[in-house]
Amino acid sequence: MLSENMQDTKISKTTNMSKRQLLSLDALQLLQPQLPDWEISTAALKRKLEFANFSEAWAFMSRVALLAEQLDHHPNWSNVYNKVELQLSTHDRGGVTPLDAQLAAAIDEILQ
Ligand code: H2B
Repeated sequence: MLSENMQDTKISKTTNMSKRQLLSLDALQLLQPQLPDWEISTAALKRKLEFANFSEAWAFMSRVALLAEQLDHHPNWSNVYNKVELQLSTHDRGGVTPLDAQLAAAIDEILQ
């Protein structure tokens, strides 16, 4: 059981490594149609959201927080009452990686 778990960890670390490589400009351009609601740059994926009220904004943030923990990848964000601003980047790479694209797509799913 223990060795199975260790294997899992190894696999997910390997997968995460390739997901933590900076995306090229070409790759970022290809990403835009998949994430039409996001402003894409080499620095970050950005999206601004407005909810009906604070409760709705916070409910959304709670769902994103659980998702971020699952992925071990966390957004930079701010919240003012019903507004949430998201900036996704991979801190230890200093830019946008496939992990940010994955998080952005999962956030879009939450919003549907
Ligand atoms: N989130 C983001 N956005 N970038 C990171 O580099 C990052 C993270 N690193 N969440 C993770 C946590 C790292 O600090 C832990 C130790 O895996």
